[in-house]
Amino acid sequence: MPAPKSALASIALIALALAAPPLVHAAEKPARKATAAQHAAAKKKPKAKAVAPAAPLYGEREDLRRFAAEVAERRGLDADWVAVQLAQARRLDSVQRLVMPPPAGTAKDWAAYRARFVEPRRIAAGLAFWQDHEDALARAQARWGVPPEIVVGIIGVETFYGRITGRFRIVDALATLAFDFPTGRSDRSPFFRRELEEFLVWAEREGRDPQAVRGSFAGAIGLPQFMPSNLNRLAVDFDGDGHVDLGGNGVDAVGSVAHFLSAHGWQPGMATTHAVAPPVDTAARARLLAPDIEPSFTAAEFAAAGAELDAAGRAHASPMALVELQNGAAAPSYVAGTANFRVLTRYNASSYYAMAVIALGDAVAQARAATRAAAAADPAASSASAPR
Ligand SMILES: [Ca+2]
Repeated sequence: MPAPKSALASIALIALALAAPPLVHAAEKPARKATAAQHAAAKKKPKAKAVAPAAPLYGEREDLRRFAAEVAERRGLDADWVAVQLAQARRLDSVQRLVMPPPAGTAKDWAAYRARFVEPRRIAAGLAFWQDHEDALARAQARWGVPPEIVVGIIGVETFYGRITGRFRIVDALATLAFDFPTGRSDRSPFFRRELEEFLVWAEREGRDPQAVRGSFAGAIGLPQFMPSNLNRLAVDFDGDGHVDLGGNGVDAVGSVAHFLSAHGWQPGMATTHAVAPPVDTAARARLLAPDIEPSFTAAEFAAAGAELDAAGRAHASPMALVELQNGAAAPSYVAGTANFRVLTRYNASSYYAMAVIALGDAVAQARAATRAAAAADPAASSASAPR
C-alpha cells in the first residue's frame, strides 16, 4: 500500500508544480516525486524496447526546425548544431503520461508522504552528505543565511543525495513537453520550449553533449534538480573550478540551492513554521485557510480568529499562513507557515514538499547532533574522522 500511495502523492506534487508560474522551476515537484515512477519507467523501457519500436525521432519535423532556427538566432548559437541536436530528440509516451495530473479524488496524505522521505536510509545519507560538505554548507549559510539543514533537506528530498537524479534524456523530455504536450490538462508547452532553449544554451556554454545529459521527466537536472533556466540564472560555481556542475559536484549543488532560496527572498534567522492549533470554528478556519500558502495574517489576527500559536509564533513579527496538510482519512495536520515557508515552495509549489524538506532536514540535524554528542562523550571510541 505505501508504494502506490506515495506514487499518487508524487503525481499530485507534479501537478502542483506544473501549475506554478514559470519562474518556479518545475523540478522540485516533478523531480522528486517523479523519481519513483520515473525509475520504474526507465527500468522497464529497455525491456519493452526489445519488442516494441523505438520512440519516434523528431528528425526533420517542421515545427522543431523552425524553433531551432529561432533559438540559434536569438541566442547566438550555431544553427546547424541546434538543428542536429533537436532532430535527435525522441517523443516519449512515458513523459506525456507522467506530466498528467493525478486521478480525480486522489487523497493527499502527509503522513505517508513524510514517511517516504524521513526514513533511516535517507537520514543516514543526509548525515554523510552533511559531513562531506560541512565547509560548503557553512559558507553557504554565511553568504546567504540559509541554514545547512534546509539545504540538506532539499537535496535529500529531491534526489536522495544524488542517488536518484532521473534517467530521462533531457533533450527527449523537454522536446516532448515542448512540442507534444498532452491534451487533457492546461498547456504548459511555452514553459517547456523556454526550458529547452535554456538547456541548449547551457550545454553549449558548458561544452556538454546535449544528447548525454539525463534528468527527470520534467527536465530537472542534477543533485538539486534545477530546471535549465535556473541552471543558467541561479546555479553557482561554489568550488571555483570554473564550471557549474550540479550533476556530480555537491559543493556547487549546496551553493546553488542556497543562492536559489536567497534569490527568492529567504530571510536569515526566520523560522519556516510555528506550531498552531487551528480555530475550532469552521468559518474562522476557512477564512484563515483561504489564502493557502500565502502568508497573510499576523499573530494577532491568528489569535483573533481563534487559532492558538506557540510562543515563538505569537512573537513572530510578519504575516503567516495557516497551512493544512491532509492525512488521507485521518484528521489533517496544521502549521503556521512563515515567509520562509513560502520561499521553500518556490523550489517546488507544494506545502507537502516544503514540510518534507523541513522534516528531513530536522531529522538529519538531530542525527548529526547525536553523533557529535556520542563522539564528544567517548573520543576514544570514535574514529579520527568523527565530527568535532
Ligand atoms: Ca564548480
